[in-house]
Amino acid sequence: DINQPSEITPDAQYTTVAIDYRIDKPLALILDDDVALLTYLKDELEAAGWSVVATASPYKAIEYFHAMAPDSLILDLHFSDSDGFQVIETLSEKLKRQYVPTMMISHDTSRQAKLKAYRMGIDDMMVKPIDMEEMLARLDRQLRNKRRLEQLLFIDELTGAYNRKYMHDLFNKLFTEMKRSGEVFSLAVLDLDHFKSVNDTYGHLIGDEVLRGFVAFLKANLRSTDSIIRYGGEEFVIVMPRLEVGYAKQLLTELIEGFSQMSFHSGDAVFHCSFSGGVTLVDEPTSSSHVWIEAADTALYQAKTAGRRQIVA
Ligand code: GH3
Ligand code: MG
Ligand code: MG
Ligand code: MG
Repeated sequence: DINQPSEITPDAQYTTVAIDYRIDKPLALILDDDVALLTYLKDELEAAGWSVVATASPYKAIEYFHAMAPDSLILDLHFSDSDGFQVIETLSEKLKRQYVPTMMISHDTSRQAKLKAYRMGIDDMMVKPIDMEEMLARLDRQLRNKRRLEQLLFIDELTGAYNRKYMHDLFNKLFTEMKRSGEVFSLAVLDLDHFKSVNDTYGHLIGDEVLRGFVAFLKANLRSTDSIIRYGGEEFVIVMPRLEVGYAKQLLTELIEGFSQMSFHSGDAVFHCSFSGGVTLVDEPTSSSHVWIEAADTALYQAKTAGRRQIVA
């Protein structure tokens, strides 16, 4: 009976088909007790550029959902001892705070099931057998909408860097990945040198131009998997997955050279800027990013007191 919610309990008989979790691809979490279909969906989505976590266990799916912040949740309606609605109900608090498009797949074409799904806030529904091309098109549409929303929520308007709100999610993802695969990352805090005097000399608007130019420069010179976060006014956190701290320091030191050659203009005046940075290796999944930011910040302070225009690890 689909109207009768009960507890979802662990069940060893169910299989998890795949955990292929990559930070640089959109992540789909698929839940279906038909393992043949599960495997088929996994293969098709992976071929279409998704990273996939696929399980036949509602209990596991809930666990993965909390740990992984997927970009899409695809779930079956009917299970032997529970149903997809219960899963959605269990996740409802989390779904209020975090936008994850949901798609229900089912043999059930009844009006009742559809109404219940849409009233619960499930975003989309597809009837089995699945038309794969249609499913991919629908998932793509959902993903575009999610990315659009993220753009509004997580991007700093002035510079186009990520904002602090984004950083929280990013660290959750990275720590999850670290627990699974042991992959470490480097974290840097960068701060523009004598930026107050740029504002004082050329005005705040020109100062803003420098901030924009700095982020554009970083975007052009860092890897696409690195994240640039505007942490404070002219302070930026850089997250560099799969990069040892020695390499991070070397790379950022080279970037100081490059950025120092960038020309900024104010009327007839031409001027240059530099930055300092502290970098640290994040090699342990902690509950928050705080301790690592502090470590990088301490290194930054050392770079500043040692004369600026340098990176300290
Ligand atoms: P240091 O080399 O020690 O970092 O010197 P500093 O002058 O850069 O010192 P500090 O980092 O404390 O200065 C931050 C300055 O950045 C002060 C503030 O007016 C300016 N600032 C912060 N946010 C913005 C912004 O959005 N636009 C502009 N134009 N300036 C900003
Ligand atoms: Mg089923
Ligand atoms: Mg500062
Ligand atoms: Mg500064």
